[in-house]
Amino acid sequence: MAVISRGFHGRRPDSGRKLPPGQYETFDFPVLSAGPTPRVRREDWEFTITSETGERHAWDWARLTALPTQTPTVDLHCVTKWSKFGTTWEGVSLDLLLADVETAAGFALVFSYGGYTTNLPLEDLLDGKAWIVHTYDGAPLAPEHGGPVRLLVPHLYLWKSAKWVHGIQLTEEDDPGFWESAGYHDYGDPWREQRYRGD
Ligand SMILES: Nc1nc2c(c(=O)[nH]1)N[C@H]1C(S)=C(S)[C@@H](COP(=O)(O)O)O[C@H]1N2
Ligand SMILES: [Mo]
Repeated sequence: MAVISRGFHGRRPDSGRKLPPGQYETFDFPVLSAGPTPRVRREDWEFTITSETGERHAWDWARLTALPTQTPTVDLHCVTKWSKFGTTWEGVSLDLLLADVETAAGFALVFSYGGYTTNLPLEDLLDGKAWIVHTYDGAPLAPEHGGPVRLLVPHLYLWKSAKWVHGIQLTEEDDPGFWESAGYHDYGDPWREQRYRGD
């Protein structure tokens, strides 16, 4: 009996990964920005986490890069329907950055240089699910992809991965960010195809 291999039809033979519903695979790295690219020098960059009581934790470039890093390899899923498999990053886990932050908040509002914001439940930043990253594919993260530092939350649609990240405000109530206010889904799970409000 002949066993006929039908091949992989548009999938990289070695990827073996699944696409979320409605997505297609891309091999380049599209740039999607709602405005101009802010140019933030590393020596001017600062990141703060502010708790719901106003307690402020801040990192500059030296303090951030002194921390132990992780090198996650993850798949990216953009709401405009492209997915990119197997991207490799280096950065600091949000578990580590949040470890000394005393909070009972349920939500996080992430804000960027340039004014972009996005919201998500605090638990989606914990347990090895999110990083702030400064290195992509072994090189310093390019400004158009969010350099010097961006958030990476790959289990949600990529609009949650704020580029040029500047800080996180922890909140008791869920305040919508930029795209969430414009009709995107509040949570944005690509596997449940939560693209727009009401999905
Ligand atoms: N600060 C900021 N972060 C952002 C955006 C933006 O416009 N500004 N766009 C989001 C959207 S919609 C997507 S799909 C990804 C795109 O990331 P990329 O340009 O590195 O592909 O960044 C997200 N993070
Ligand atoms: Mo996007």
